[in-house]
Amino acid sequence: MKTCNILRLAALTSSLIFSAGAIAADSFKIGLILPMTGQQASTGRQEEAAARLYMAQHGDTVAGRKIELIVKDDTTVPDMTKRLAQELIVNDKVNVIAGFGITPSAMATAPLATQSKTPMVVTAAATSSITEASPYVVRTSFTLAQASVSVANWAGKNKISKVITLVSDYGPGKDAEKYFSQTFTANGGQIVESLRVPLMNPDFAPFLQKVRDAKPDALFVFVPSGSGASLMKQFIERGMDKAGIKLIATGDVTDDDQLNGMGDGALGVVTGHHYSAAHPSKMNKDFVKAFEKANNGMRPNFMAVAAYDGMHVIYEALKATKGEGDGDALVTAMKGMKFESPRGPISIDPDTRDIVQNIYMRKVEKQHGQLYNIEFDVLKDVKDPGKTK
Ligand code: VNL
Repeated sequence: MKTCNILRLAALTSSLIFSAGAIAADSFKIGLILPMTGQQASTGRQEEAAARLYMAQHGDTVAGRKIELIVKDDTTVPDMTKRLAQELIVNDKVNVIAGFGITPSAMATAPLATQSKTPMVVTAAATSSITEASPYVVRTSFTLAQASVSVANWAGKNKISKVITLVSDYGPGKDAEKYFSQTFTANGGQIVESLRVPLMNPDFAPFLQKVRDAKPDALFVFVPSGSGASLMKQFIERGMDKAGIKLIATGDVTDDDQLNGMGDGALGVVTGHHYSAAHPSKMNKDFVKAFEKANNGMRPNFMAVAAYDGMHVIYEALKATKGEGDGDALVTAMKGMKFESPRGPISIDPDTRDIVQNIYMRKVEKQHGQLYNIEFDVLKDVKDPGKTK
């Protein structure tokens, strides 16, 4: 009798353990680490909204697994990103980590992805070298080299011969400066001066004064998403445009999140980038409409589209591996993936795990009373020019 009870208990316990295991195996966890507060908070706001929209549109069950999105705020502090990633991997046992608002956050976390064999989908940070920091990194955002080379080529063909560059003094800024300058000078242009401003709380005034005094044909700028409006304000206040200095930039500066608030002084600014909310495809029109509807009229920017596509890459990899969720298998499934995004056709380069996409030349114009980046030229299927191999 006693033995029988013990056996019964053992059977019951093992079935409990088994079902707890089954529940855990059922859910597929995505740890999305973003700057929800701090200087780059708009990136977190845009990306979380886009990830949630993707799930609302595509359901939260994929290949039999329930998708669980865990959003964490790294407050734009790289040490915090790393700590949160560690907790998500060790305690929450997430299957994928994603997000990474700024390059130092992605760089601090990449070794953890390698050690734990966890796919790390980079949906924001854009320094070329990030994909080389871990074989588990897959990127759906862009690189500054992609954007800057296109602006340099355009400038060379549009009567701009003397340029000063002004970039945020960290990874993506250095890439923007390097790839713009390299291409522009190869086309016969001249870089008069290369200025770098601090990433955190930059005061552009003294730098812009310098530019005004030097009077180049154009000022080429990169500042990260969220910082463009203050740069533009000071550029206009100083009457730089009236002094005949043209502003050219990567699309981070005329970010759709802030563009409409920049005022008519932004009209005519030419940028190169991979996404505009005004991209005229049917898929993008539907995306913008659904995003605005779900978020009190907030216009999606290039960060939103990268998070939306990042979710797509994760969903499709999970489907391709039939819900298995093993880190190596997921990364293998992501390599070479090809699909239509609201930004246009994109793919994941199977060799570098970086995004291949169209880069558009755009000009700020008014449409229906609002400022937009209107595309006027396209370079198709651009691979990252910044890869060392
Ligand atoms: C980075 C690059 C961040 C481009 C950005 O916005 C951006 C980065 C937050 O790699 O840190 O627009």
